[in-house]
Amino acid sequence: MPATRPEGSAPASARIERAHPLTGSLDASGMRIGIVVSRFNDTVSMPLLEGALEALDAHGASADDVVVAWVPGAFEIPIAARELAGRGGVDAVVCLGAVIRGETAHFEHVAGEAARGIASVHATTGVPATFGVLTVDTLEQAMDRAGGRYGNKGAEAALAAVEMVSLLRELRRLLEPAGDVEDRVDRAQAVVEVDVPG
Ligand code: INI
Repeated sequence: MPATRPEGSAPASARIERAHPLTGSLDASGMRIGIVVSRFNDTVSMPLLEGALEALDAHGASADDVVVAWVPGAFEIPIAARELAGRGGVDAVVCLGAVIRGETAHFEHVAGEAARGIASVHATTGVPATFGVLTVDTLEQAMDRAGGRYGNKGAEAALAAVEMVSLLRELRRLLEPAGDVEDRVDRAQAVVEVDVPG
């Protein structure tokens, strides 16, 4: 059975439903989540962290299964995220920070390296690493996205991590070789059309 559609999804057409789309759920119970958060601009990263922790708690994660690592700035997020993801101790890493253009001539470098580095974490480890690093022009724009009028991007990044862990589990379950041929075909046919020789 495909996992249920996450809350907040737009209604799907009958055609989309017939395609048996696979989606992750937002049930975080039993998940081990690493959070890497940047101290630079901590008036922003603190509410992002608060939002992420609150969202994980609300979706069933245990506080004992959440580890928070502080780094000096967004530039340092990827190496800590890589360490957490690469050791196999967490199911996903949530990356939080704020890069504000007005404050630095090297905005592009810091923001660009943070984004590239975080993307390379999941590419190289297979562990989802989500991007809750704000890249904005002003502190006001940052606060608007750290619990202000545009929501809390820390919470969004945390829930994106939960959804990706759940989806990857679904995909791995579907693709794992265990079980007899009929089992595997049943599982595969729940999602895609397959040609079965013989
Ligand atoms: N780090 C941030 O997280 N946000 C910023 O806006 C920022 N600015 O403005 O420079 C910033 N710089 C620090 C950088 O991330 C590194 O910590 C530093 O360069 C040391 O490597």
